[in-house]
Amino acid sequence: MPSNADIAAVFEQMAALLEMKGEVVFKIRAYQRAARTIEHLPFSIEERVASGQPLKGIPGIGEAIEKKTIEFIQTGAVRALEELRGELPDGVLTLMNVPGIGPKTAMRVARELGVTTIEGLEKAILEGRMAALPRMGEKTAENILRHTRALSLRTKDKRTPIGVALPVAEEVIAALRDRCPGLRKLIPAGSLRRWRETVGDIDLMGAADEPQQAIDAFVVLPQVMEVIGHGPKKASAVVKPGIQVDLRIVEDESYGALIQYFTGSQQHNIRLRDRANRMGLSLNEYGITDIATGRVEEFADEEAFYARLGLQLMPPEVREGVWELELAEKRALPRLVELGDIRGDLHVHSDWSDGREPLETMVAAAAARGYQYVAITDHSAGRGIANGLAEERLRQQIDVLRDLSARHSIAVLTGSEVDIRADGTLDYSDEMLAALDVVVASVHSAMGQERERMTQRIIQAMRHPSVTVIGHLTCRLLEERDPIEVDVEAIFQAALETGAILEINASPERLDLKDIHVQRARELGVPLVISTDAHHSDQLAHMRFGVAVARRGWCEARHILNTLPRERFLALIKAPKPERVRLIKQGVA
Ligand code: DGT
Ligand code: CA
Ligand code: CA
Ligand code: ZN
Repeated sequence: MPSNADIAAVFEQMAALLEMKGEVVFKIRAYQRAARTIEHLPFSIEERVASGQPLKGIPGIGEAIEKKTIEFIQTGAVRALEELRGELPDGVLTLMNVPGIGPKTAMRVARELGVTTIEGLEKAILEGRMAALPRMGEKTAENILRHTRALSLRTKDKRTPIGVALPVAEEVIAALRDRCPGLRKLIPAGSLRRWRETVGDIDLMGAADEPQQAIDAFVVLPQVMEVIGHGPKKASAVVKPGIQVDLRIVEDESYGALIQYFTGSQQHNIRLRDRANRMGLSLNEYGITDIATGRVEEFADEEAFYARLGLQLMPPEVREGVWELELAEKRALPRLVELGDIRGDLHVHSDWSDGREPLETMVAAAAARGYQYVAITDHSAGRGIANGLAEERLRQQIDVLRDLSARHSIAVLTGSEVDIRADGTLDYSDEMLAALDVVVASVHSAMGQERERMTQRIIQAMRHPSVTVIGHLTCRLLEERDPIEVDVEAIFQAALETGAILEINASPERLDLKDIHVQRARELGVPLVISTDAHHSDQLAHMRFGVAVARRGWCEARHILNTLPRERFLALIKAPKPERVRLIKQGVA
């Protein structure tokens, strides 16, 4: 099943190949636009096509694109793309991965130097063959060499999970603030500020009276492994453990325009530019220009920038160029759920199973976060490897937790993360499960089952009267393990019928459900919670990643059940499931 990203890649390649052939610009742009739109759609194209709905009407998708999309979904290839590929010399697409090498240069290097790999390219540059090409020159060749070297330092071709990138960004920000007292503002922009699950690089934007000072301090930070570019107001470098950081610093007056532009997304900016053009204005990173008079207006903050275009300030998480501009124009943006709305964590492990800290530590840490409730959900017995609890041990744990609960103001809920076995049965007896406050049921084994069987397996667990939540539905590990094959739409329907709640697992290795799932769940009214799956008290702080996923899915607090105050939350999870279904339909949160 092709994902939206797979389909987007087809059109991205179409555009690149057409550009190499010297096709007319509007055709190239149309494919680029389609690629970006598809990549960021909040629903699955494949599922939409399967359900027989037309794609036309989605901005940027016309008849030609629709036909090719369907061809790709049905046959796994697009004939027009294959033909284009056949016309090109080997290696052209590889060469284009190097920043600074566009389609035209890639063509020339492949044709005239016979180079087809990055290594071959480096060799050609070192031997001076590259610089000898007409209209190339020493300096351009050297720049390209710098980029290929940075490429090999960077984790190749891999996007970096946000859970890795955000702490790196925070460390660089702290180090730079430390060394530059004159630095007034410094924040992440780009995909990191939009909280995409993975990022291509880290963009940092700041404001200072003397930008050059901050830039100079950046390039000599101990975190920096290699400097790629260094100017008066911007620099790029590869920092440990191999992530590129682009830094820009401006004076205060234009900080708002700067962060707006570099937060993107590109698709959001393109839509915004179209709007500005219709108002007789043009946009860039320095401000808003009146096209008639050429006068440039600067903006110190983003809110004023958007207000000038008649728009409400949009949270970065929804700036993907899909619907946010329409809502912002009508001043109808919802108030998205915030970290401060979360009142409890419902998926927490201790050293009784595979967690690393005692029950007391986990409970105290949850209380210290200001939560009103926390559920301890160690693994069930079947998981020999994760030191799962036999029923007898779980009964002991329940007693210990009762005791703990009495000594803390936070409500300590008893629970388990119980395995959903391959046949859909659960790993504890019905009596055991009935004794618990919160049962998170998850798949940890037989992950290769085919889709229909896997879907039925999970739905069977959802129907169990004691199952509260389905944990990490797709079992993916970001950039590491693919999701299991499961009919997410059928699971959502089952959630509505059974009253089983779906988890947004906030562990940055998982982020599961992911943003586009959450968007669909919200649309359907499927009950959701955000849980960390913490195995250490520090990991309770992962809640922010889950909240970001919910925000990217346009969730408000009322869509997330663990924003409910304690009494109402407890009443909900303790209600028999048919009653819970009724409460959820009423819009309980
Ligand atoms: P990434 O790094 O691949 O995860 O994604 P972004 O969104 O961080 O992209 P990046 O780092 O290439 O650029 C940061 C932002 O700068 C991007 O979201 C929008 C803006 N931007 C960059 N290049 C262009 C451009 O050519 N046109 C427009 N309109 N905006 C751009
Ligand atoms: Ca970026
Ligand atoms: Ca960048
Ligand atoms: Zn699990």
